[in-house]
Amino acid sequence: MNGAPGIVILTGAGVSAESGLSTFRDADGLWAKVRIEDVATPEAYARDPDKVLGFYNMRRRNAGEAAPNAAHRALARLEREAPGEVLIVTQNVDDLHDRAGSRALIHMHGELMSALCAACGHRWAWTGDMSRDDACPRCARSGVVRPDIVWFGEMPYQMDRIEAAVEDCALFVSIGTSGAVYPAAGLSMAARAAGARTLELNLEPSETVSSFEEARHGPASDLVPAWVDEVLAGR
Ligand code: BJW
Repeated sequence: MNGAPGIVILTGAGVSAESGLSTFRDADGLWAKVRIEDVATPEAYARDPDKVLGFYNMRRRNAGEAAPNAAHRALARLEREAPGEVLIVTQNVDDLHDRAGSRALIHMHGELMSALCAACGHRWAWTGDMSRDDACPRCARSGVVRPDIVWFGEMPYQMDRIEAAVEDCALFVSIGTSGAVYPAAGLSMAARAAGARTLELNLEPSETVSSFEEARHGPASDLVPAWVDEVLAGR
């Protein structure tokens, strides 16, 4: 981060759960309904693009109908009102942090509302359903337009910037993530090793709870606004 060492916040699907969007690994989560190997790998897209496009078309429609909740709003308020820098690194592909007003935001696993050309690497805003007939506006090829999503085996976005911010921050907070997916799950350990305080806010203890100095468990819409009030009150 460029200014005073600040707060880095990693968010996951749990922060959007109370907006009505499914998590992945809870009992009623997405991975209980579809297999990762069928929808969230480059190989799945090569094998059955219509199935993968259908999965993300459904997710994009659901995200478009959802609204930011109290946790998203509190994090946007923190960025506006905190004296130091606040950076949100989200694993979520929905746009609820953006719509709540967060601006210092990295979508490390991509975005539903963005398209990626598998041929030339161009990325551009996308809102409706996606089909195999769509063409890239830069290279004009069709059959190469895919959801701008980081699938298993692919490199998450902006890792250099994320790792630099984690090294430099005074406080690292993880919200609504199971700690099952790397490299995101390794960031709390890296922050702690670099001397940051670390805090987990999650419905239940995550897989990486032992890497946090402090953990609070409950719904994000309760925990996050209460924590933001504490930070802004200087407690
Ligand atoms: C609530 C709540 C409420 C519920 N309030 N809380 C070791 C090191 C490095 C890599 C690997 C490794 N071992 C294996 C790997 C490879 C792999 C990986 O991690 N596999 C694991 C299964 C082990 N990782 C990759 O392939 C990644 N790329 C990569 O590693 O590149 C090489 C590289 C190496 C080193 C450095 C840099 C790069 C890419 C991972 C891509 C993940 N993609 C997905 C799907 C696409 C997006 C989409 O379709 O939406 O991203 S998987 C899925 O999991 C999605 C999520 O972003 C991600 C994390 O899930 P999340 O957000 O934590 O959700 P859940 O459901 O797991 O948890 C929700 C939590 O919320 C729960 O705890 C609930 O209790 C809680 N909750 N309601 C508060 N109301």
